[in-house]
Amino acid sequence: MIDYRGWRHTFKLDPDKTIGDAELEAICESGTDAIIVGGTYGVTYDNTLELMSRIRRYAVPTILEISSLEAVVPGFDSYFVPLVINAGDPDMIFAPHVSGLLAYGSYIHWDEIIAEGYLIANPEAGAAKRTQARPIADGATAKAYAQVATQICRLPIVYLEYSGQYGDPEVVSGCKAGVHEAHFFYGGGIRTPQQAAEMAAIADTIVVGNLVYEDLEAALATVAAVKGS
Ligand code: 1GP
Repeated sequence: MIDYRGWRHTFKLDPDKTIGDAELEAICESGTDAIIVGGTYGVTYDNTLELMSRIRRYAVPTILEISSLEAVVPGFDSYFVPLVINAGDPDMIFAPHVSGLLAYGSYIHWDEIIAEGYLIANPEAGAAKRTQARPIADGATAKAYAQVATQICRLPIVYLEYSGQYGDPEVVSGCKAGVHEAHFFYGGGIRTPQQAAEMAAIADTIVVGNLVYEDLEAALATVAAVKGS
């Protein structure tokens, strides 16, 4: 089982987006702790396999965050399986997982599977729309959702997803208060080293996504902000 508990910084790369070889090398050799491969729309077997193969030229741990049954590609170090705790559409909570087990159950190496209690806090995010995520309006609500993930469901990871929007520190801190012994990932809207450091002071691991495609130098600067140079 991959040991994510020491991770402070990760990049999330989207198979549906384009990244050049030099840029990918800079990301993989940046000193980040891991690369998470994932996205909400347009993720296919072929574009996931292609991105994994290119990342595999480097030593950095590589995780697939599964969002589409068609795009489950063997060869990653581990697989993060999101359970959207605040999904408003109950069919988004377990139905895809049951379909996946029916299709691929006999191929699964269970020691590579890690469940994430996923809390989607940006209502404009694609994943929020896809799952009809219920709002997380304040820190107390975030704490309660995190406790459902950790104290009731006993999930090892809580992932607070603000994809595309920088998080409300009160909500992020509330979530942290409910995380207990689980590992806390924060992702969303990190665009500066200061924001990376602010969220890394609350969360165990931060995730930097869109910035890779918008401003590579700024994305690389978030690594040192969190891990030191
Ligand atoms: C997305 O949490 C990640 O799943 C990162 O968010 O793309 O906004 O950095 P951004």
